[in-house]
Amino acid sequence: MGNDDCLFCKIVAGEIPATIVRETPRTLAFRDIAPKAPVHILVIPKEHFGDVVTLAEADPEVTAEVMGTAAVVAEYEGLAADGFRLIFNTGPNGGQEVPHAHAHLLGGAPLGPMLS
Ligand code: DGP
Repeated sequence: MGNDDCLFCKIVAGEIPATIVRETPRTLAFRDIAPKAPVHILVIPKEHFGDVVTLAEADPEVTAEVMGTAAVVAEYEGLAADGFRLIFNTGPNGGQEVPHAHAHLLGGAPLGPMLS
């Protein structure tokens, strides 16, 4: 199920350490190593998919589980009341650097408009 060359598959396998905040049978949430907001957590499917489009086409259920895990983590991290941002960078123009589908959950401060 894992991809040998994939950083996030190695985190799933426990081969690279990460600060895990929630784990479900098919998803994992861990803190981003270079946070861009007071709370910055990555939520991934444990199975390897290159990006969110591939994930959504292959497995809509796990896609929904990634969103559900993000929502639960947002609640635990105290983001639910004031809101948060959920981003899937996709492909080179989207700024995706790690080719394993992941949602960025960002919050804890006003983030401002996305495009300005
Ligand atoms: P993206 O640019 O959308 O592919 O985001 C990849 C994110 O992954 C980026 O915000 C930094 C984070 N990241 C990269 N390497 C590691 C790592 O080894 N551990 C953790 N926790 N996060 C990482």
